[in-house]
Amino acid sequence: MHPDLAEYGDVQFHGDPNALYDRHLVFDYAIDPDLATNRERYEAVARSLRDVLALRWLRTKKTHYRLDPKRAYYLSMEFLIGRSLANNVTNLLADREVRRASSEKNVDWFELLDQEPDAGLGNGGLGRLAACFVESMATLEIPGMGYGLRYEYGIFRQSIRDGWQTERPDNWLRRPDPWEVVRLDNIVEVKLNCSFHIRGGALAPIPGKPSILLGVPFDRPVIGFGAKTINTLRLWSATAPDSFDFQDFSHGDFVGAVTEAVAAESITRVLYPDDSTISGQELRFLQEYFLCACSVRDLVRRFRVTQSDWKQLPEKAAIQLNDTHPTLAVAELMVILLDDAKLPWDDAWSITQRTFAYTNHTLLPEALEKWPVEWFELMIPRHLEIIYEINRRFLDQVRGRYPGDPSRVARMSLIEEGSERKVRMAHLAIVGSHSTNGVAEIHSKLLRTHLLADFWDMYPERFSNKTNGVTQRRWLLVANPPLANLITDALGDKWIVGLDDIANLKPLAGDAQFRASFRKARRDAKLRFIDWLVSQTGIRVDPDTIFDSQIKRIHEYKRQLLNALHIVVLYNRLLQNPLTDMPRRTFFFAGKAAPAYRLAKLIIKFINNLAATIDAHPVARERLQVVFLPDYSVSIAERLIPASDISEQISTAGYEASGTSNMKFMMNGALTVGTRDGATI
Ligand code: 26W
Repeated sequence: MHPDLAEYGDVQFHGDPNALYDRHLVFDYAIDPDLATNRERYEAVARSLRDVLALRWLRTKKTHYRLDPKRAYYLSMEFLIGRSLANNVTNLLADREVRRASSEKNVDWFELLDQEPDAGLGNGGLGRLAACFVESMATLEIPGMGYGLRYEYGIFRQSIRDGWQTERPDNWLRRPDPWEVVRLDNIVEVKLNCSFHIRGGALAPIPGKPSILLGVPFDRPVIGFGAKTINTLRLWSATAPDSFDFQDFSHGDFVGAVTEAVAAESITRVLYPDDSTISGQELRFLQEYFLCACSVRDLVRRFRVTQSDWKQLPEKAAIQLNDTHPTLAVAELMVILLDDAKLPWDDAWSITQRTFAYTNHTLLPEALEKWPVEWFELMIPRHLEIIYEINRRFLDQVRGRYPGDPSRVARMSLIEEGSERKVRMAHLAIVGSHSTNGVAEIHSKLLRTHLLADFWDMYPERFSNKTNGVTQRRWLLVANPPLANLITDALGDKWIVGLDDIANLKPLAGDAQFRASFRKARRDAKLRFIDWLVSQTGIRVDPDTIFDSQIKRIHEYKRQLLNALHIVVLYNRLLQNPLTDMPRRTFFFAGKAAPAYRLAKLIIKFINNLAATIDAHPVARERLQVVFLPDYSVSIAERLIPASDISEQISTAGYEASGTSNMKFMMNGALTVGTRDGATI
């Protein structure tokens, strides 16, 4: 037995998960198993699996500690995880065991799966990419760790009332989350130069009164396929030090006594639902700094356990910034290297640049964050000093490189001068790192030639493209078993870890038997979706129609409106000539509009009106149907993608940085209708 196993034993160490399940079911809530609800059964299954995986999770940690490898740290304000149970069972290779156990206990496995709320800790593509990446790092056995925020409320829940989007809070933690483990031994202190209290229902700063926030880490297992490596997703929750103003309390001001704690906990209360621009929101700025301070201090602590030479940091840690949102990490590391480690500037700066890398996810100028200088002065003045010094040295280089070009200096400066001076976070990310990547060829090209042309001209070696990818475990193996089994029967299971292997299906494209099986697998996926749809919404759709899907955030550049107007053209043709020979189609739309995005909400209303108009027309409804699926989520995507025949990827060319639903539809056998944009190309 491998020496590590001896210490922790293997999963068998814990006997069969069945006994674990029975124990958890009875003892976690002290209930009679015969009276257990499906939710309690779900928690018992999840906790049993967590017990089983705990040993491997520990063993991975132990191995990484012993080998002290370079670790990849993925910092992201968003991790759109979705549900974990089905994915964890599959990656633990426990499908058969779990199926058998649930049938022995005559528990409906799919009903159990539905008990888990989606962890909706993201807006869309950027957050879902982060979730796919950390699972893929674990599958590829890369020592990696995700750092994010444990929002008490994730992306809002969407209902459709009279065709209009309405929002309500996503209280996903109402019931305890069985996957997370709180790490009270790894709490981080975050110092701010101001305090906060609640004024008029909002968080208001008290300038000049320094305060301390506590970052409490909650760890989630990230299981690689086959569970050889189990990495960790560490999500930070904010709280106040044990502050409880007893004087206030004893004088009867009970609310006043706890406002500090309530204020601190507000920091990780809710995910910002804007998926492109962020209007000046102080709380968002504070969330970003909180994520950076907790994460950088945590990984530096881990580094110092085994390393005394600071120069080794870039050899032991690679920190990837998921968009500009975690860019303050650059300043945070500099503060640590200058003020705690007392390194000379040049050493600190070199270490910082070699440690950070930055991914850009959007060409929309309004999504390039700029934060008011006065917020730095209020909360983190030392970071602002350092940013000014970074800028001074950087602009000296720019002047040296491009003499007599003051407008270029103004364009490239980290500080946007104007009535309200702001810090350009993308500039800090590029200057403070050694690598900037776009997320698809065309996007990376437009970054170099347009949005960031000045920087590319100065630092060409820093720019690259890393086209996005998605995990085929969740998006094909778990979401579409019939098709996954067909591929495995044809090729073996190499594709599950190395997706390139599905290229070997090409010769089978002409094989009548394979094609029949392929069509059968797709039909199965359609019928499964239809059953789910009618049980969830009462909406009936016809499997003998073409399922034409466009599922993504509602945005003008994604052109859901263009898609809807095409349907209007089809409708009008039918009215003019009811005998038109038109293939029968069902159009699916799904997606949330940012609550402040009026036009996007109007588009949702238009689509729902269109659906109703078609439904009401005896001729039209025979050939066309439009369905707007409410409350789009990872779980809804997992159901609709395998059932879809057409994937609509029709963004205005040059706007969709990459797209990732395009890849998910394609690997599930849908035909793509699209513009030459993003990764669709
Ligand atoms: C709060 C401000 C904010 C929030 C999110 C600004 C910008 C963003 C992201 C850019 C939005 C996003 O999700 N972008 C998408 O990222 C995906 C992963 O790289 C790409 O596939 C999509 O093309 C891109 O729109």
